[in-house]
Amino acid sequence: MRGDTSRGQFTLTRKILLSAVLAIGLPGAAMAAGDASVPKLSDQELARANKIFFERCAGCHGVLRKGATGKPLTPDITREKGFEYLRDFITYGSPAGMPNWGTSGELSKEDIDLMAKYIQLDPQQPPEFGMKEMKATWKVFVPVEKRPKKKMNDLDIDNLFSVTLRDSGQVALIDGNSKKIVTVLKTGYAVHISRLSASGRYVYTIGRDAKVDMIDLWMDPPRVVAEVKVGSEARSVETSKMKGWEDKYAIAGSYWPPQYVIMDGETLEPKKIVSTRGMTYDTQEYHPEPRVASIVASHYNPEFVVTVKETGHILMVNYEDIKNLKVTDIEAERFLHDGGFDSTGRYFIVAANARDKVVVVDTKTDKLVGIIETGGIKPHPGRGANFVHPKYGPVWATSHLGDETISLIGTDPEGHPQYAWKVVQKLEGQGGGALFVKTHPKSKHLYVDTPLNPDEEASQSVAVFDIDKLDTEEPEYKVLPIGEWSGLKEGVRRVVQGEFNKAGDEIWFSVWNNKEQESAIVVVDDKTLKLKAVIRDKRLITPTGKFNVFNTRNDIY
Ligand code: DHE
Repeated sequence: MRGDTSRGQFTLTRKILLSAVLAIGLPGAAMAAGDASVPKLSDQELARANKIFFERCAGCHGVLRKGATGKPLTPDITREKGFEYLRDFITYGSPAGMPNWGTSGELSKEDIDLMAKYIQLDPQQPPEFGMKEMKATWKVFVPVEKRPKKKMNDLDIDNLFSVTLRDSGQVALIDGNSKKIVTVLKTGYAVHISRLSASGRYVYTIGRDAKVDMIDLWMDPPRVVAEVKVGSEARSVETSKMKGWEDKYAIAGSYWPPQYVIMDGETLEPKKIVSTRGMTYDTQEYHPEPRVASIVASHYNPEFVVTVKETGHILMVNYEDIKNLKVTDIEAERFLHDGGFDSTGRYFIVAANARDKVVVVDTKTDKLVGIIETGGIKPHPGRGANFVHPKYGPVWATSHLGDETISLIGTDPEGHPQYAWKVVQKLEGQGGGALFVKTHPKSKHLYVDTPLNPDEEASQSVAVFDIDKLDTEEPEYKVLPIGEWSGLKEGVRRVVQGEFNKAGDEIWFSVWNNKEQESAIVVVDDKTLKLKAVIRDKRLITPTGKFNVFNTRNDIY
């Protein structure tokens, strides 16, 4: 299982259920026939091992076990290690980040024995998912001509928050003004993120089961108007943002099969599927599972920026003529993951997390600008945070999964060329296990969460830096005890992902508990850093990501 991930990655994957893959069923293990040293599993054991692997291991090691955030687990490696080594490694984990599945009680002794055998078998390849399969899942619940011609509700749509309810496979739409839930809608399994159409009318969500749902915010109440499944595992969805192309196309990127699909922006009809299988950018070797990580929509060209994790390519996919698709393929760095734009919306900055680097591309010229060592372990910016530093001018910040570093990178090649695309300052936060940094153009604060830090005090709070005081040797931060402010008395109360409201005067944090326990959202007054409100509602099951309509559609972060 995972060998070199941070400890925090443990929770990231353990709940992933590829329901679709499991529902479809996987082909039997293609074992090395006649090799007596290779373990044999019954059909029942194989089915159980498949389920465990996809729930807990595939996110980091990959379906074909070629390795990404976690180490490769191909049979040439695992058979040489042998049953006992693998069993002990799974049981006790490693300080390098492999979770202690046995001693933590997450997996029983029997399951660990099973997995130590299973990973010596040849990897299972889930089915492909082409146009026929996609079309079979595509549903338009409300055809375009039956949708309202104007907004039918009195919601302040721009200040709505689409909130991921991870383990219930739903999103809650929460009114940013009253802080009341407007509606809860069913989406894909273990839904991951929401993105907005350029007009702000439609919310698109992607589930880990690769189901895309499209919500019409003009309806009263807003509801899902179309859905399609684009594979068996996915993480990203985006919509066309270029002037003249607003709401025209949507795109979703899959982990399995490794591909992206361009869809009609109003109906989700799949139009064009493109495989990302191919050569690694550096050694130019074939990789069978290069998964699609983050996708953003260019504001400078009619293009989607598609990052391909394992092979390290960034694809500028021009959607002007999808029958004669033009793709500019930029050699970047392997293990691309999450990222966002600089404050001008021109430069896209994305983490190559297992390489401790970020890559910058210019979406105006479609060229690589640079690859920057961040000086921390495994950058994880979310979309990053843009602000004007008192000394270095415009910067973009990223936190790190593997340590306490928050790196600030200069982003203004014209006004501050001496600092552009360099790490100009490293801040020390509460510790590793950080996932998201956040600020807002109107804010003077930089917020850093640490939900995956093993220390409860860190995982249940956020660090806040005063931007005006960053011009000192060792800038200090305040700690906001968000978990405690939630009033929740039980659970791990992981505090995750700050998101500003439209006005930029308050920031919302999720207090993320297990499915069986109560969770909450805590709202902080950005000026005073005092508690402003707590949203508690029994429908708020495992809230994680929150996407303010205005900020998400305008790439404000
Ligand atoms: Fe995410 C963004 C992948 C686990 C919450 N996550 C992203 C993106 C990718 C990604 C590729 C960028 C999407 C984009 O911009 O197009 N996430 C993965 C994984 O592979 C990983 C590590 C493990 C897995 O198997 O899923 C993973 N992610 C998680 C979680 O467990 C989180 C914390 C809670 C949850 O609900 O799933 C989580 N990821 C998020 C959020 C964003 C995100 C909230 C978007 C941040 C934003 O500000 O836009």
